[in-house]
Amino acid sequence: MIPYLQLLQDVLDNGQFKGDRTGTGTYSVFGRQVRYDLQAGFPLLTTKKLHVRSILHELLWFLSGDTNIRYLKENGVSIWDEWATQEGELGPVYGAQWRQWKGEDGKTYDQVATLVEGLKKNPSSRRHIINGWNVACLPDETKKPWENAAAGLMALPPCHVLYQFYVCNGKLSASLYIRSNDLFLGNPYNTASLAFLTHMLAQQCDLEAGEIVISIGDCHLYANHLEQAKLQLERTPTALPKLNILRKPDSIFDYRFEDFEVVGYEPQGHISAPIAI
Ligand code: THF
Repeated sequence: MIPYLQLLQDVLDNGQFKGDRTGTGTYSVFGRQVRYDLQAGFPLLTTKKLHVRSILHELLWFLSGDTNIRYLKENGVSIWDEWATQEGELGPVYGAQWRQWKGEDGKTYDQVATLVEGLKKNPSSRRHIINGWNVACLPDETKKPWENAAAGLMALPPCHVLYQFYVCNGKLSASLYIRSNDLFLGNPYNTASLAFLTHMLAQQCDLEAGEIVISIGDCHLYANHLEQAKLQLERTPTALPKLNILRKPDSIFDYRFEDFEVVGYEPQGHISAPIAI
């Protein structure tokens, strides 16, 4: 069974019912890890159709440092709409922390630029990290996401908190810590997004793509996603697609949507599920 379906089965078998911030209720286990070898194919879920457009535009939006949903909406992506203010602001979420982390020294830190420089100059380093958990910007959990954003705080604290990259034998691998993972809707997006990012960084640094490793804290299925999860477990995964990047942009910040071609993605039908806000 592929790692994703194993996670679904694990939560169906072992998940404990737990209330949550959204009031929906989840079945949850704590502390899980899955890995995918990027040489074996691009890890897009084949047991339901994923909206690859949303995943790629979201990643390009993070990398641009933007935290307003305008760009996403212009490109037909609605996955961040529910948490934003009327003006489309999400507060200092991923893009802000990745590209413009504000230090106590008054300086602004670009973690992505530093990452690429470090991977090129000192590949064996054990400090290739992007951290989204800026405690100064965390929201007040008793308020609504858009109220926090309006107050200049993150609408939501990062779910994909910490990225670490690793170079060995000419290959770039990535490890991601996800503190809270919506297995049915979020996990397939997070997996594909990490795979896209790893391929892009590998290309920039003249490396091959290695493995991606995802470690999950609160690993859950929302109570209104159980039937959808069971339906997926009845399906048999098919061959993984392949990713082609059609040109080599000058930097990690110059990728465009059209640069990516996913070949051979032949998933089974989409399964819709309500998102918990
Ligand atoms: N909140 C919750 N409850 N789950 C999450 O996965 C999640 N995210 C981001 C922020 N808060 C979250 C938002 N990411 C979908 C997918 C990812 C999201 C939000 C929504 C979603 O509804 N996907 C639909 C298709 C929608 C589309 O692509 O247009 C699907 O069927 O996959 C985790 O990072």
